[in-house]
Amino acid sequence: MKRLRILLIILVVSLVSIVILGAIPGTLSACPIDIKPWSNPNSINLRSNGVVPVAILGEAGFDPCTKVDPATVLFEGAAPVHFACEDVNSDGIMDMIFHFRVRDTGLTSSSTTGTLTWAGGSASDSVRIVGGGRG
Ligand SMILES: [Ca+2]
Ligand SMILES: [Ca+2]
Repeated sequence: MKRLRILLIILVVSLVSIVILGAIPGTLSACPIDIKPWSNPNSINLRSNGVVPVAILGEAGFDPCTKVDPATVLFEGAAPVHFACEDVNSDGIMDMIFHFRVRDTGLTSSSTTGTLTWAGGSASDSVRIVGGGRG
């Protein structure tokens, strides 16, 4: 009978910890993104027909490849044309990289940040608009 009670306590404590851990705000939204992972500043030419890469950087305990549903990802209103799992910053932790058509985004010549959103989170990085733009 005593053993059963101990088991019950352990069960309750584990359940409570799971609930508390799951409720910590920002476990998803706190993760950083990197617009144009291989360059800084993040120059974007609004007149180009090109694509802009945006990476969600993985962290210990956060694997974007399993936590982020690519079907829910938007960058300034644009849906990705391509995505891949790749360690873009060579820190040994898998990251997720998306490509967006610059023309699909709502970025304007006065934009200073770009925001990536997905089901469960969002994050921003700076952008530098070059080559004029759409106002
Ligand atoms: Ca960058
Ligand atoms: Ca990485």
